[in-house]
Amino acid sequence: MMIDTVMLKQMVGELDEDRVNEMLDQFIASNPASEETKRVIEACQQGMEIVGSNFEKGEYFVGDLIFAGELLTELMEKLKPAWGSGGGGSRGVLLLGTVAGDIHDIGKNIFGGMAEAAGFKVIDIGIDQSPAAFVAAVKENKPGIVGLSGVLTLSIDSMKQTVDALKQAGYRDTLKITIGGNAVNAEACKYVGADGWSKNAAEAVKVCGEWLG
Ligand code: B12
Repeated sequence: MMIDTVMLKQMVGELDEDRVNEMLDQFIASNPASEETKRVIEACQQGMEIVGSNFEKGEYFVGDLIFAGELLTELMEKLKPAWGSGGGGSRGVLLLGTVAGDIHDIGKNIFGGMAEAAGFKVIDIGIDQSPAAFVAAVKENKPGIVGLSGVLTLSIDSMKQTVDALKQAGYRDTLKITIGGNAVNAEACKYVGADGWSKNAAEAVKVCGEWLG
């Protein structure tokens, strides 16, 4: 089914829970292809950008951010069955977490869910994770890829500290590191010392697949 993504983005931005749910229920009922589902997720992500800018302008408050977070989590649960099913973790281990000082996890969960659907074994260590916690988890799980998530500007420094800690522990050459979230870009990737960056979960999963062959 075609879905009006421009309208969806706007309704998410306006936090119109009823309309958004109505649109997504119809979409899911049409048994959509995973490509279409990705476009719908992108529209929801763009809607969250509207929420963020309304918050910056002082038109939305922290309560609205909280509500937006709950709304998007609910929507992603709804969409999850349409992402496709996993390949049993046969494509390798991907360790994922949100870096220290940052508690945002919606984008991380989307990336993790899509990676799982693409056949990775995903180990998610959660939010606000210290460099030491990432090092310990790498030691335990021996991932081929580590994904660092963060949406705050400050998270870029936490990402760098995490990569530095992995280097110091001697793991840097044994794995690929990718960073994602609202705050990342090419410059941040270079500063952090990661191998890749993305603000688009679906694209990032593709790259991870290429890395592990
Ligand atoms: C929802 C939300 C919250 C919720 C989060 C709920 C949750 N469970 O995550 C709550 C209410 C908790 C929250 C709190 C705060 N927030 Co907030 N929040 C948002 C908001 C509106 C949406 C974030 C989101 O979920 N986006 C949608 C997801 C899907 O997008 P995404 O994260 O980018 O993820 C995609 C990709 O980046 C990628 N991806 C994500 N992770 C990874 C990882 C890897 C490895 C890869 C490859 C890819 C990848 O895949 C995803 C899908 O494509 C943003 C606005 C925005 N523009 O992002 C502000 C925003 C991030 N928040 C902001 C702020 C300021 C705060 C608070 C400080 C507010 C306060 N005064 O308390 C606190 C900070 C708490 C903390 N220490 O972390 C600012 C950050 C400003 C800055 N430059 O640092 C923003 C940008 C709003 C704004 N414009 O001012 N927030």
